[in-house]
Amino acid sequence: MSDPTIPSGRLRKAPENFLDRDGVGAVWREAKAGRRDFIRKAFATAAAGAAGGAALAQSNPVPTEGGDPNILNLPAHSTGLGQPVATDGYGKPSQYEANVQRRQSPGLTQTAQASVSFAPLQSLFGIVTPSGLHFERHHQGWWDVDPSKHRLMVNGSDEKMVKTPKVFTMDEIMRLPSVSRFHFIECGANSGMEWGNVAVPTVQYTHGMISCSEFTGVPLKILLDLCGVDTKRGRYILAEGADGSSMTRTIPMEMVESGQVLVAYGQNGEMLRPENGYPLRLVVPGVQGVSWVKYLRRIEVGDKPYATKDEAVHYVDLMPGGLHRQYTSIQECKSVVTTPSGGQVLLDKGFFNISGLAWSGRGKIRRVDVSVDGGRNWRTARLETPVLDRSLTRFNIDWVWDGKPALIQSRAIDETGYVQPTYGELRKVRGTRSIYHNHSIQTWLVQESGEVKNVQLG
Ligand SMILES: Nc1nc2c(c(=O)[nH]1)N[C@H]1C(S)=C(S)[C@@H](COP(=O)(O)O)O[C@H]1N2
Ligand SMILES: [Mo]
Repeated sequence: MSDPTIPSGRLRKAPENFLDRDGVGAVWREAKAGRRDFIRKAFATAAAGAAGGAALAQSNPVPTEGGDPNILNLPAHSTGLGQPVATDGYGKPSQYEANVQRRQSPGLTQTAQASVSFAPLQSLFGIVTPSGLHFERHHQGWWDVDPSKHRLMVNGSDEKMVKTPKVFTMDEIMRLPSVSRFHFIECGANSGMEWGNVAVPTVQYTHGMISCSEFTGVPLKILLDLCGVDTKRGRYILAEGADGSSMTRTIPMEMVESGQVLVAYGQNGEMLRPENGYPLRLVVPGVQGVSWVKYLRRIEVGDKPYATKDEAVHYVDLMPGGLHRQYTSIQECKSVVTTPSGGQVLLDKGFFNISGLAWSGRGKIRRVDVSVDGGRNWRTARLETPVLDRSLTRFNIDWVWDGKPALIQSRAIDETGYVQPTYGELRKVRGTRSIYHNHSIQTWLVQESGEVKNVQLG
């Protein structure tokens, strides 16, 4: 085996249609090098008493071996001079976090321009996705568009729809009243590989086409008001991107009128990243990612849905009877346990914090239940604040593992009272041949060895 950090037997144990040995290898390396291993060492050291302390001498003050217990052997970082202020002016993560990366699923797509890279949910805390780890989905590659040359045009499908069509520069947009809001963006194809059977090993690949940021921008309503839009006739807008994918999506005018749809330039306190649509993208809270048009260059106001290629042919749901369902754009209530999750390894029996994420395209999360026996018994998890509208919500719950196989699941309930379905429930209505909009309950099997595996329960 080429990678010595993947223990032999690991690949033999993996599901038959195992796509991604790289992903498991990386998560395994993370487990070995990361926090959990550090905790194990710390426990072992504490148990062994002062003598064992030598193992930690590199990072903690301990008595010198056999010497005067009052003289401490301090690590270099406690005695020497540290690094000067960074010269490159933009901070980077610690070298010890190098395994925390976006990853492509090998074999999923043929070109890296029409592809996706998944966010490492297993390594993230809280609800905000660091911008450098935000999932990426491009249909025709990304661009670093010059903001001084970028324009946004607002026009109507006929002359009467918009009184004064306008072309806005970035400067003109950025002087308008702005708002900042936390929202998740989830690709409609998130968890799409898992419709028929278990296909991928880790939460990065089962759920990593979701991210959550604080977005800053101008409510689209303000721009439409400035152009004098006839909102009696103009009940739809078409949003168009400036990249070669001709990404165009219809959005109902009610969403725009409510003030929730933003023309955003900010993401987590700075300008959008090029991969995420710099300098301008549409934010459509609760709606699948494809409608969050990047490199946004045009908004057209019209009186009916546009049925563009990305809504008539793609992003439709194949139903069991062979019919397709269109315009199912809201991302329904969903959740997933991110730790422990597939590819991770539990150290030993005893206490673990089960942690995960919940979200709903219809509002706030009301409750998350967690089961460790495959859905027979449920306990209610703690929701960490803030709990926000159409944002990720972090949940945590205590668990003492008895060392026996366990089936870990989470089930979210949103403020409308909607309960996240099991695979059995969802497949009864939707069949197994869809790509999009899989929001079933995820199951992780904790094996006696401590290794965690992706499995599906009905
Ligand atoms: N202009 C443009 N906008 C786009 C796309 C694209 O390829 N081009 N991809 C869409 C899809 S399918 C998704 S899921 C999201 C992904 O956004 P992200 O790359 O910022 O995560 O952008 C959407 N907006
Ligand atoms: Mo998407």
